Amino acid sequence: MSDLRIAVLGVGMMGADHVARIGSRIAGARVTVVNDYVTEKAEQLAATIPGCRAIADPLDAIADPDVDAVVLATPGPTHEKQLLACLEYGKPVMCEKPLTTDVATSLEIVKREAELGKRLIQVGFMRRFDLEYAALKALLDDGGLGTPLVMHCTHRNAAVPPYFDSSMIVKDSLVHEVDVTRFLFDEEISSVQLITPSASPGAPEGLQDPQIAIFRTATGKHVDVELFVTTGVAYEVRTEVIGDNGSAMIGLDVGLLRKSAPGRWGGEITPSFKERFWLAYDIEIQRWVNAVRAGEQTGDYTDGPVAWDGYAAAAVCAAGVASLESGLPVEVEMVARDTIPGA
Ligand code: ISE
Repeated sequence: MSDLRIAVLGVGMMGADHVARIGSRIAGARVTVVNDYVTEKAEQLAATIPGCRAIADPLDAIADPDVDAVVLATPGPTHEKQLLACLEYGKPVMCEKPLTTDVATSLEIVKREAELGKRLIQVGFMRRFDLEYAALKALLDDGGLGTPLVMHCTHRNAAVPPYFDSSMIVKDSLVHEVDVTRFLFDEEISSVQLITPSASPGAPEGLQDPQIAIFRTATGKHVDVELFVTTGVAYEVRTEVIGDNGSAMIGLDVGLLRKSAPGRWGGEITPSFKERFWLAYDIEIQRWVNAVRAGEQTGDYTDGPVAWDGYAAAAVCAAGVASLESGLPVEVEMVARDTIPGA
């Protein structure tokens, strides 16, 4: 079978990282087209990859006959149009979060894909592929903690870009815990509350950082999340689940513990999500490539979170942003999945 020919749209930090991994560590695929709104960036990158071209218009890149599948790492506001083009041309797509930037358009994408009768869209919630999260999921599914009741999460970044505002802490950062909650507990989140403690003196003016989020799931499980994205320290993502038969924790950063003179003990923490989750991204992309290559037979070109998961995340984050304004718990408004056959 010949290599899957991939177009990577958006070659900023995440897209460029995917181009590098497909070129070096992913089997059965190669990048044939790159695109970016900064045309020279795409052209420079294409020049370093044998058999790769830069195409200036993202919709032309999707339609190109040299492209079998698409990785979308473009800014969120462009996703709706680009996803619709992927559906129109029948091209499988791995879409970095968010699916789209609002709930209504995310739902529209879910419906349009369902009408096609093929699963073409996978959403890039990479934590599901992290070995520690996968082990925690297996433990829960095996009943190893009995009935899970409570989850505590920590989500800290050393720094965020200057354009990051308080609602992005919900839509860009908390969204991962939204997906982790739905993944681990296999149920929807029914309400969200955002609590705003005193802002850190180190946070940029106007940024409400840290934030505390509280989710209640459909069956009444409690999840709390500490979000602190300007710690100046490193990338820290920890998760602890407590059940009626014990508890389990991941994300302790205990890779290599070193003892050295004079009397020092300790290890290192990854600086950002790229280093913390590199293997999860590799596994995610390899499994997606394998699923796309097998998709012709099954009509399912995904192996991981799908458009519905992107829609559910958008709905929870919209409730989260509303709660950020009121400080009160906000009910999540979602249509029932079984009202959209094939979703
Ligand atoms: C970023 O977009 C990510 O996806 C990271 O995983 C998250 O930790 C960070 O806060 C986001 O800005």
